[in-house]
Amino acid sequence: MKRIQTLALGLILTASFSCKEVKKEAEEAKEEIEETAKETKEEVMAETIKFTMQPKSDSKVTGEVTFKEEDGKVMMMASLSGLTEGEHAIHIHEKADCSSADGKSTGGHWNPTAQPHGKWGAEEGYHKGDIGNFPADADGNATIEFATDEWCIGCEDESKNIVGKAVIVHEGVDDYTSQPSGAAGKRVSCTGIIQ
Ligand SMILES: [Cu+2]
Ligand SMILES: [Zn+2]
Repeated sequence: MKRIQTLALGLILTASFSCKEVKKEAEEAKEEIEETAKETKEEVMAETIKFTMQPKSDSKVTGEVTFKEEDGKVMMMASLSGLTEGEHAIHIHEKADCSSADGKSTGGHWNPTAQPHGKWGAEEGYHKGDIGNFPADADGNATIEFATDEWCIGCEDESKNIVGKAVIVHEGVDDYTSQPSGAAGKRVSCTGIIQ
């Protein structure tokens, strides 16, 4: 009799223990699903657009540029090849039109706030397209990262909206002082920013 009781108690303990286990697992699974759903939602809210840069002015400069908007900030990531070693300027120009061989169809620097040309963040003023200079290595490759809350992708505020503009890479260096565009020389690569 005593043995049966012990056995019964043992069974009850096992049963309640495994029941708890199942419940715990179910809760963990539920949490996982909720987390995945949250991540998916965040991904949808983060907008990413990607473009291929076309060579201009008889250059071989190509590459990819990605813009991602997240938490009120736009991040630009570019990887380029075919450059000469050293510093080059990169800007946002006012029109998403890379049709001309010299890239001049993109117009001047994107300047929705009517400021002088300058170094990004300068007190004397700067264009919203004045990203600046970046170095290319001995193999002619470069990666550029830039982030700002002064841009948006397709928002209502035209002083921030980069859609409909163009990315231009120059043969030379932006001196940050020459008006209206920093005397950066030929336009060697171009892409429109189209949503
Ligand atoms: Cu430019
Ligand atoms: Zn400028």
